[in-house]
Amino acid sequence: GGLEPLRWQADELKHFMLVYKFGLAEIGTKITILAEELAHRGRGNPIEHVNTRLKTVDSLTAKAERIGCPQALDVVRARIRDIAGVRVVCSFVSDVYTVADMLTRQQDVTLLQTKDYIAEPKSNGYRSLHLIVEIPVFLSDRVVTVPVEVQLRTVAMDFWASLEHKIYYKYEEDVPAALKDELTAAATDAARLDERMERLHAQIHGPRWRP
Ligand code: 0O2
Repeated sequence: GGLEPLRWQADELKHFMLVYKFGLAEIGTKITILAEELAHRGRGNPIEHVNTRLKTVDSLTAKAERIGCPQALDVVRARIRDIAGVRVVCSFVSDVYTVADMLTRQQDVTLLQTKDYIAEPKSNGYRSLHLIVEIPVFLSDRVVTVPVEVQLRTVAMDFWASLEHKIYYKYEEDVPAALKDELTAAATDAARLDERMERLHAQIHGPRWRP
């Protein structure tokens, strides 16, 4: 087990994780502000709900092992950028891009990476927009920049992803082929529903937000 040192440096590890908690709070607040302000503007709230999660030390250790990342915290910091995660669930696909835009255009937010699994769904049908953003966190004696993974998706994509996740765990990653095919077909159905809802919404209200 090459990763034991991660567990040994308990104090260092605590401080390491704390910084991600702060980064998560910063981005979480930004999303909450956007959600409340957009709701206040009165054309419907594009953000249905927001979840934040911090990777547990166990899942961080497991991931480091899986990707063959050396155990030094400095290397983990540089290589694993989804320790802090925010999931933003939106009503419509267009809202996903609008909210992503509103967040990444903020002065103190730096966009490090975009993975658009909506434009290019994964082969299993998974759809979501993944961003890695960086945010400064002001500590007592210095400023650190913290990466945060932001996943944006529609309600339909979220419904699909949570079921897929449960099935994946239930079968311990060994999902029967027929079930896999069903899931992929369901993802296509969900995407069609998103398209129809978007069209309906645009017919009634016109395009929603103009950045
Ligand atoms: P958790 O518990 O949600 O954090 P990596 O994260 O480095 O292993 P990569 O390519 O850098 O891989 O990350 P990617 O593809 O941007 O996204 C990883 C995260 O997206 C996952 O986190 C899931 O939350 C979500 N995700 C990606 N693909 C799927 C999928 O096929 N089904 C579902 N349900 N979710 C997916 P974790 O770390 O797996 O878990």
